Amino acid sequence: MRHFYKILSLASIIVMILLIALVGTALAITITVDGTRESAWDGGGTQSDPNEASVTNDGVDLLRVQWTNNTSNMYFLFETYANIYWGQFPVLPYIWMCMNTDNNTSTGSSFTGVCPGLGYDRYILIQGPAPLLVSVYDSNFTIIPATTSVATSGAITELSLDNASLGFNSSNCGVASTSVYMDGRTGDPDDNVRDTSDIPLTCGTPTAISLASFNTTAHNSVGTTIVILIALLGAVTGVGILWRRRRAF
Ligand SMILES: [Ca+2]
Ligand SMILES: [Ca+2]
Ligand SMILES: [Ca+2]
Repeated sequence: MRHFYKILSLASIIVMILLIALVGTALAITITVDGTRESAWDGGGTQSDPNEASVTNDGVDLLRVQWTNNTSNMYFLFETYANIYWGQFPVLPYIWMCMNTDNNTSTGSSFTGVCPGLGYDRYILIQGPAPLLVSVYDSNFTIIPATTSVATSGAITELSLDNASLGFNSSNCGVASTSVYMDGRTGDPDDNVRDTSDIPLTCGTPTAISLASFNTTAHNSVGTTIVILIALLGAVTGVGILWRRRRAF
């Protein structure tokens, strides 16, 4: 019986350590900018967009925009309904992203005809053809020497931008209302995400290693909470049993 309690307490402590390690690993996931959508994106924010019948080339019809971040970068993923079409000279599609990085509509500028909101502090332009060109501008459309990386393959384009160039730091990193606009450079209507308002995107917490998103799914949050609670329960049980055995003998 004494051995049973000892084994039970040790098992509880080992389970606790393993579960904490598991949570740590899950939160440390990072994105590789290679044009392939990895499962780490599942923990990020998502804004889906309809397959507009009027946009006849599905290669310039956005299906969704995703985002997440770590301590260094913001990451974005653009997915189209067919393999994304970045064009050939001289007809080159492009994406504009307008970001109200301080979520204050009285600072920054507007981009009439491209993004529906007000107070944008950063504009990001991705231009075809591949290899893609990325440019980051401030609210006056003056270029910022940002650190960027971009890759496209099939229907997926991945982009990273350094947090500092976006004006994000540990004290300024909340909601950043953002709109995305893809111009296929055809006679079709252009594709806005969202159509009439910004995405209430958040950059999360750049000082943490966790993936952050506006639409973090309840599943992830609840799952993580349950794992932590089980780990804590295991720890309390293990320590409790050890303490009781010590007192008993
Ligand atoms: Ca990737
Ligand atoms: Ca669309
Ligand atoms: Ca602003």
